[in-house]
Amino acid sequence: MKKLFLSTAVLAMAACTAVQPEGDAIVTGTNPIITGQFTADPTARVFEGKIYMYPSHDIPSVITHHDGSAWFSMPDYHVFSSEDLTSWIDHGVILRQEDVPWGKPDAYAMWAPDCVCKDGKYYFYFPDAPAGRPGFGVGVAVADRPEGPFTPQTEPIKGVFGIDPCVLIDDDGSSYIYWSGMGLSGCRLNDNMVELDGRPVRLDRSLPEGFKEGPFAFKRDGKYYLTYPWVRENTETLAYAMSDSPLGPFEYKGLIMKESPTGCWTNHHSLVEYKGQWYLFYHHNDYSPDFDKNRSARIDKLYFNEDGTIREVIPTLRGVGPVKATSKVEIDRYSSIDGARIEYVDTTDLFKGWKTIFTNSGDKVAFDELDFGKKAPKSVVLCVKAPKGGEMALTAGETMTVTLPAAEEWKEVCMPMPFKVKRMHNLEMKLVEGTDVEIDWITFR
Ligand code: FUB
Repeated sequence: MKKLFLSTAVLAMAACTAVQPEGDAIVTGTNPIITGQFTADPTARVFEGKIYMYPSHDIPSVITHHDGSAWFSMPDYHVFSSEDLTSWIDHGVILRQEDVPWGKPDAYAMWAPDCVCKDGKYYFYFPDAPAGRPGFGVGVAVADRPEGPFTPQTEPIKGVFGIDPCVLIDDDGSSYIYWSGMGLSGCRLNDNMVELDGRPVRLDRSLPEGFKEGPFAFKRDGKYYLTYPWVRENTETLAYAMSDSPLGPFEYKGLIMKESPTGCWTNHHSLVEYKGQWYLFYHHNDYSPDFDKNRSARIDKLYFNEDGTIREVIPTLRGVGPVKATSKVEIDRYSSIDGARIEYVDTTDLFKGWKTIFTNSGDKVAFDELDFGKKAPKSVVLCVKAPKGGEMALTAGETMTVTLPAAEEWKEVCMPMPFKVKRMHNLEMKLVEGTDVEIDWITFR
């Protein structure tokens, strides 16, 4: 083990900044994937070789439910794109409630959307509260590019009363829309993509009771999958059913994801194959532990069995994106943890993220798949607060021990690397001496 005593720069630092301006890349690679704003109900689609994510946009509640409680407040939609699932571009607002000709402009009811591409046009399907009548309608906005500008149709789709539209385009070009509202319905879409072609069919009748909302349908290897939030006990799980036909009957197959352990009542998801790997996009209230109507999108890998059934996805904090050792590595998004605990860095601004607290010697975390690239970094920098000082072992290929100076405030501690490390490694950080050492992030330069 190489031992290195700190001799180089120790800088006092302000709390880290996580909020990103529109148009700039938001770089995480971990869960949740977008910081600085809430992103619920993430629908992921592959357009032009990139992942586009169309989430709904929660804001702190400005409206109340009929029982007087704070309620979903969702005024508009953003779209995000990524090539590597780590770095996300926020293309900004693509549709506002005030811009929907048939919508109530102050309903804050722009719930879960979807977007598909047909014959070079992008069709964005969204729920909204219609002006002058109760309930929800589903509208369509059309664009020439996945990021818009989108122009909403003057009327909602006739015959669709409900929320959470999802559209499946079959191999022969025929399209089907699915939505939730008094059960789960599906219907063929007209070739113009904005009208129903026929009568809606109730699809939940062949499923066990407990369907709630948020259907997402797709086709794989000739089989049709209908996936949906399903309440079996307390909160929404994600479940799925399969069929040989786009409009069923669907046969229930099992769970994709269990209830959230922290009690976020909703979950809402999409499944997408990108560069040969399937992913589950879903949401959780990571940045809003006390109000589960402010949610954040997450991604985890998803696998199919030989017979086409889906393996359960266990939610992770590490997520799926490649993380460069030269970025600020948030080890609180760990792959495994033993003894250490995670807390928010700043309880007055939760978008600043989390820190890892090593209370006792022996506490450790591992962060898998850290890419050190082709050129070995010369130094390591830790953002650390260690009121009583401490000693920490860092392992990435080899192990080194670093001594942390006693300091009551956050410090950026920089020291030279005692060995060369290149390419992909799992990083382990273990407190070997001391107590109450807090780490915000670590990076290699
Ligand atoms: O985001 C509002 C609603 O919560 C969605 O439409 C549902 O699917 C649930 O996630």
